[in-house]
Amino acid sequence: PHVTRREDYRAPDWTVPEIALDFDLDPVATRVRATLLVERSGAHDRPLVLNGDGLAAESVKVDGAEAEGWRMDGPDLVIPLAGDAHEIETVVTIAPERNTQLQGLYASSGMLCTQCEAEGFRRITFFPDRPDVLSKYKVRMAADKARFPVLLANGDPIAQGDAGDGRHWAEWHDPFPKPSYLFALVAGDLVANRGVFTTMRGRKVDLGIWVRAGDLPKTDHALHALKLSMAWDETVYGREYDLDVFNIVAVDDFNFGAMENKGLNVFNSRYILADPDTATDYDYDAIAAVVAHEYFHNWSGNRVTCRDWFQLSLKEGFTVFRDQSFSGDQGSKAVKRIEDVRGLRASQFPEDAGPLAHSVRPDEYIEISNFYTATIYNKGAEVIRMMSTILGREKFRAATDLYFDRFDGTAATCEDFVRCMEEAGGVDLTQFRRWYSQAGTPRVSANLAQEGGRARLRLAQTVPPTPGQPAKEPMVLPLRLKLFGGITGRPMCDEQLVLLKDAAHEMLFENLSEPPVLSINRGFSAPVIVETNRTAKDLAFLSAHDDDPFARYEAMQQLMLDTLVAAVTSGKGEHAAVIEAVRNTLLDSALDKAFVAEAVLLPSDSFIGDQMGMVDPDAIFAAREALRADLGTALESEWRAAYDGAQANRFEYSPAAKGARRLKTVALGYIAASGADDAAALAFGQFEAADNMTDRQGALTTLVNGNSDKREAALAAFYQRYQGNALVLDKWFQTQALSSRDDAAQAVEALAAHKDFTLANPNRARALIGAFSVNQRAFHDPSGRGYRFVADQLIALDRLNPQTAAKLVPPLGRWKRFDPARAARMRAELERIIATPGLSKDMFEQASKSLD
Ligand code: HT7
Ligand code: ZN
Repeated sequence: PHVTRREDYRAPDWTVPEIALDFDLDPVATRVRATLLVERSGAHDRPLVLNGDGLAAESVKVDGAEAEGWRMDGPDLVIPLAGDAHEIETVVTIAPERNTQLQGLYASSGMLCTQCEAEGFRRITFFPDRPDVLSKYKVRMAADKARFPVLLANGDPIAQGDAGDGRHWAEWHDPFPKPSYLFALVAGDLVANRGVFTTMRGRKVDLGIWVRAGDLPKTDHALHALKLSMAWDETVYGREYDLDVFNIVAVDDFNFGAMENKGLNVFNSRYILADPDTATDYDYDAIAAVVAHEYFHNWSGNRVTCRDWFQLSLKEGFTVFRDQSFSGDQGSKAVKRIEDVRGLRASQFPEDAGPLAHSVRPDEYIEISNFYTATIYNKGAEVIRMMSTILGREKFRAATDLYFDRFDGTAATCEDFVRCMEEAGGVDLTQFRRWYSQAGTPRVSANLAQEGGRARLRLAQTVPPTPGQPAKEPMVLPLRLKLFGGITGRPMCDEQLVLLKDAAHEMLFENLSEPPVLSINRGFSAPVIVETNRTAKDLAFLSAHDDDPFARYEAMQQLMLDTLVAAVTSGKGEHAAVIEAVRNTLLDSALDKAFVAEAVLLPSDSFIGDQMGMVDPDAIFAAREALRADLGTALESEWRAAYDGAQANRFEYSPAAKGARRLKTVALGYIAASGADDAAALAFGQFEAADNMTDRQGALTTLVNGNSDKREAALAAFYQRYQGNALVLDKWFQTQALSSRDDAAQAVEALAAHKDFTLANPNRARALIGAFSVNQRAFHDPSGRGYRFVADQLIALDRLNPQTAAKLVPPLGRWKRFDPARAARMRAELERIIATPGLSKDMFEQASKSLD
C-alpha cells in the first residue's frame, strides 16, 4: 500500500475558491452534480487532479462543454486544462444505502447523513480532498418530502421550496471558506430542540439539536452544554460564534464520537441523548465534553484548520485541551484532572509503549484514519497544557489570540502554533518541539537524599526507543514540585516549576528542620512516568497531607501499585499500609466524595500489567482481588458508612450528587468484595430502587461480577426494560464483556450470537468486542480463545467498516509483553488477519505494524 510522508508535502497545484453542489437525494441512488471554480496556483503545467473513491464520472464538463482528454488515474479524475481558471462540472451517482463504511454519504435509521473527515468527501464527488484547499460552498438538495422533511447543510439556510412529485428542495450557503472534510448535509424525519444564544457582541444565534421525535425529551442537557460552551469560549478565549445558525444532528451509526462540520455538527447519538433513566453521570459528563469539543473546533479546527493530516494534533490536541479545561471549570478541576490522567494512562501510555507508537506529529501513514489516536488527541492536549504551564495564563492567552488572528481563514501547522507561543510568550521552545517529533513516554527518576539539614534532589530523564526512533534526545519537562515536612506535614518551600531539560539535574534544598517528603509532578504537570525513592510511609503520608489533590491521589495510586506489583512478584501481599491509607481517606470528612471515590479505587488490571516487564494476567487478577477483599473486610464498617452517607435522595445532576453516587457504587463494590452475605441483596436493592442509570448500572456491574442468584435476574430485568433502546443495550453488552468472572470469554462468545448483536453498528461492536479486548484476564485466556474470537470478529467487521475494525486491533499488538505461549497465539491471529483476502488498508496497516 501507498505510504504518505510528511516531508513530501507540496502546496496544491489548483485551488477551488468556490463549489456548488446539487444533490438529488435517494437512499438507493443519489445523483451529485458538482460545479467547481478552479484556479491554477503558481506557474506549472500540471493537470487538475480530483480525488475520488469508488466514483464513476457520468459527465465531465469544462467551461460548459464536454471535457476532452480527461482520464482516470486509479480512483482519481485527471483533467488537463489550458487556462489558469476554469469552471469544472462533474456528475456522479452514489448509493448511500450500500455504504456500510459510514464515510461519505450514508443511511442511518432512515436518515441520510455525511461524514467527510478525513477523506470521505471523495466518496461523494470528485474534489481535491485535502485540508489546505479551502472553498466557499453552495449546496442545493432535493429529496422525498415525506421521508426526508428536514434538509440541512453547512452555513445558513437560503431558500426552500416544493419540487413536485412529492419532493422538496433546500439551499444552504456557507460564507466561510472551508476544507472539504468539513462539508456536511443531513436529510431526515427529524425534530429540533431549539434555543437561542446571544453572542458577546449581541448577535442572536439560532441553535437546534435535531433528533427523531421520540428522542426530543433527551436533548435538554446537550442544548444546555452547547450554550455553556459558547459562553465559555467567549470568556476564556475571546472567541465568538460566526454564523446565524448552529445545528447538531444525532445519528445512530457513527464511526467516532462526533464531527465538527461548519455550522452542522453531526454526533453519535450516545453523545447527545440523555435522561436520568438511560444515561449515567459518566454519559452526562461525556455529552457536555463532546458538545464543547465540537463547538470549540469552530475556531480551533474550522476558522484555523490544518495544512495537512500530519498536523492533525494542531486542531485535536488543542481542542481536547480546551474541552478538558471547560469540563474542569464546570465542577471539580481536581477530579477532572484525575479522570483525564487515568484515561491517558489507560489508552495513550500503552500506545506509546507498543508497536503502534507514533509522535504527536507523525512522519508517515498508510491510512490517516488510523491516526485519530490517543497520542494525537490526548498526548497532544498534554503538549498544549505544558506550553500553557510554561507561559502562564496571561501569556498563553496572548499567544492563542495571536494564533487565531494570524491564521484565521487559513490552513496552519503545529510549527505555526509553537511560533505564536514563542512570540507572545517571549520564550524559546526549540528543545520543547521534541514533544512533536519524539514518540514514547519519558521516564523521570527523582531521588531525594537528606544530608543533615540539607536535601539533594537528583532528577534524571530517559525516553525509551520506539519503532523507527531508536535513540532519543532529552525533552523539556515542566515539573511542579514541593517538599513537605515528614513530621509536621508542613510545606517546607513554595511550589516550584522546574524545567528539566538535561538528561540529569540536581537541586539542593537548605535549612531543613525535619525530614522532607517529595511531592513531584503535581497536577501531572508533565505526561511522564515518575519513579522515586519514596517509601510506603512517604506515600501514605502524602496521600493524607499533600495540598495538591492530584498529588494526593497519585501518592495513593503509587502506594497501591507498589503493593500490587510486589504481591504479583512474590505471590503474597502486605496490605496494611494501603488499608490504613484508604481508611484515612474515607474518614476525612473535608474531602469531596467524588475525589474520595477516585482515590480509593484500585489501579486496573491493565495498568498494573503496564508496570511489569512481563504481564501475568492471572497473577495480577488474583493479587488485585485479594487486596480488594482485604480492603472490603478490614474497612467493612467504613464502606457501609460511606454507602449510607452517599445515598442521594432524588436524582440531580450536580457535582455533589454525582460525587455521592460515585462513592456509593465504589463502596458497594468493596462491600461485595468483603464477601458479606447481604452484598448481593444490597446491590439488587439498589438496582431495583434506582431512579437513575448511574445507580442502576453500578449495581448491575457489581451483580454481574458476582455469582449470586440475583445476577441473572438483574440482567434479564435490565434487558427487558431497555429492549428498544440501543444505547442502553450497549451498556448491557459492555457490562458483561467487562465481567471479572471466570466465564467472561464464554459469555462474550455467546453474546456475539445474540439477536441484538450486530457488527453493522459501531457502538454495538465496540460495546462487545472493544470492551472484551480490554478485559485483561478474559481476553488473555491461556487457551487463546479470546484472541481467536476477537480476530474472527475483526475480520468480519473489516468487510463492513474498516475504520471501526482497525481501531480494535491494538490489544492484539501487545504480544511482546506476554509469555511466549500467549505471544505466539496473538501473533498467529495477527498473521491470520493479514492473510485475509480483500483486507482493507486500514486493517493491513494496524495488523502489520502490530507484528513488528
Ligand atoms: N474531528 C472529528 C474526527 C472524526 C473522524 C475521523 C475519522 C473517521 C470518522 C470521524 N468522525 C469524526 C472528531 C473530533 O475530534 O472532533
Ligand atoms: Zn476533535
